[in-house]
Amino acid sequence: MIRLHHIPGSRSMRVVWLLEELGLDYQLQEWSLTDGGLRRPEFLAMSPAGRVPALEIDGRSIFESSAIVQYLTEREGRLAPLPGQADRVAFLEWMGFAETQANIVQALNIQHIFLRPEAARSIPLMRLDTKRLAVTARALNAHLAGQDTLLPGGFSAADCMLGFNIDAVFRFLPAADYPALAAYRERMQARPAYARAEAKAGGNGIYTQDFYEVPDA
Ligand SMILES: N[C@@H](CCC(=O)N[C@@H](CS)C(=O)NCC(=O)O)C(=O)O
Repeated sequence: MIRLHHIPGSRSMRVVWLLEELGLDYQLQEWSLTDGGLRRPEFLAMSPAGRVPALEIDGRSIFESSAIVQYLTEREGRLAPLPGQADRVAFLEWMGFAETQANIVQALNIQHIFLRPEAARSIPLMRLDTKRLAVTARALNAHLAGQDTLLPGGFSAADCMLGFNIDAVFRFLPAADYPALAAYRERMQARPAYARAEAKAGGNGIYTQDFYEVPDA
């Protein structure tokens, strides 16, 4: 049995989506971001930084979403170019890019949503990270202007890694400024496996607003 340790709306949604794309059976074990459970020894034994996702599979557990995604694609022989194949380097690059972008989103989530009291927030940091996020969005918008998926050869697991980010990206950047990226989000969200993942494991993770402006100083 495959068991995914998961928090709705978090990076573990990448893995739920991929499991659905691959048509694998799995169980979900849900955790909370705020009740301290991720710091319990039994969770840290699976994921030493105390983060989701962690995946129990084939008699072991795996942490880090990119490692999980690569393991699953190699196990199933689908949705990722193999070493030596065309697009392999691009696949690895976009897998890494997805995590670079997710880290900026995470910093903005902390500033806009989690830090309390509000006086603890840093408007200069919010501005800086919004600009850094815009660099990633501009790059993706240019890349996706000429193709439907990250890799020219079609949908891959790199889209699961990155496509999940885009909803969060548009909480901080106006979708209208990035039309090719907005159209990519629509295409990804229209995939049946994405809809199944949302229905089984989604839910509004953390956002209570459609859009978060950087407040005036
Ligand atoms: N690079 C890791 C990052 C995982 C990560 O930061 N997960 C967040 C949720 S999106 C988490 O578990 N945060 C809990 C915490 O920071 O305490 C991955 O891709 O798996």
